[in-house]
Amino acid sequence: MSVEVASASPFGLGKFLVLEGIEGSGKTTQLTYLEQELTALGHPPVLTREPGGTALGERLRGLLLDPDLPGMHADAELLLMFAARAQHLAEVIRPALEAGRWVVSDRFTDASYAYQGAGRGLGMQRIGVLEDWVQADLRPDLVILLDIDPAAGLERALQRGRRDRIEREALDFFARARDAYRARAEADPARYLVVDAADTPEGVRERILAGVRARLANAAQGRGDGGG
Ligand code: Z5A
Repeated sequence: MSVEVASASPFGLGKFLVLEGIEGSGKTTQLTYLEQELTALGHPPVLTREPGGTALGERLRGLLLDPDLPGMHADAELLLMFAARAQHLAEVIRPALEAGRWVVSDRFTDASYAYQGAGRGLGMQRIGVLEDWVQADLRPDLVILLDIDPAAGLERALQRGRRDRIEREALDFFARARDAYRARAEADPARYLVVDAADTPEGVRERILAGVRARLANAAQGRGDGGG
């Protein structure tokens, strides 16, 4: 976990963790395990998700995933993601961090880089502009990237039945998104924990928890105390 952000955070002492990965990588499954572990460590987290997390965000999520809106322009999609994010930050994420709470979000801005930047081909620069505008200097302390082959992930996701608007994309869309996630993790290894999500749910859980514990121990050592 980024010690710098954690110890000198302008947002209070809370930490901001994000789970990312392509469809069917198991984020939602692992969110519950992570909540249990952080609670046991004395940091019961605020759990949230994107797009969503607020009344407005959940309405926007409904529009974004609606298969009956197949003609949504990529720019409109990106701007709606950031509109939902602006509300999410104002209403949920910043207040929680400022109050010293930990926050775990099922997706955040890395998903915009992966899906809109790479998947839709909008490029990374525009996402960066919106990120700076909407978030100012707020970035996640740790992004847990559940990495899986797109075909295997989609197969899992499709077992749930009806596909939403974005799940209807072709395999190469998800392959581009996966590549973008991996490239971001490679470029900033201190901020990312990459976990092979092809393992069993329990195996993935153990890897995530071991990685999070190790980051916390490093952060505590960096501060010269034993706490997280
Ligand atoms: N999106 C975007 O484009 N831009 C943005 O900025 C943001 C989002 C923020 C909704 O996200 C969509 O929004 C998403 C990206 C886009 N695109 N789509 N489509 P979402 O996170 O709500 O939806 P999702 O990615 O489709 O989530 P998901 O399919 O629910 O995947 P998941 O949460 O990673 O997986 P899961 O629900 O935990 O597991 C899926 C199934 O696999 C389920 O039956 C599990 O029991 C099973 N599973 C889970 N783990 C395992 C393991 N380890 N082994 C075997 N089976 C497993």
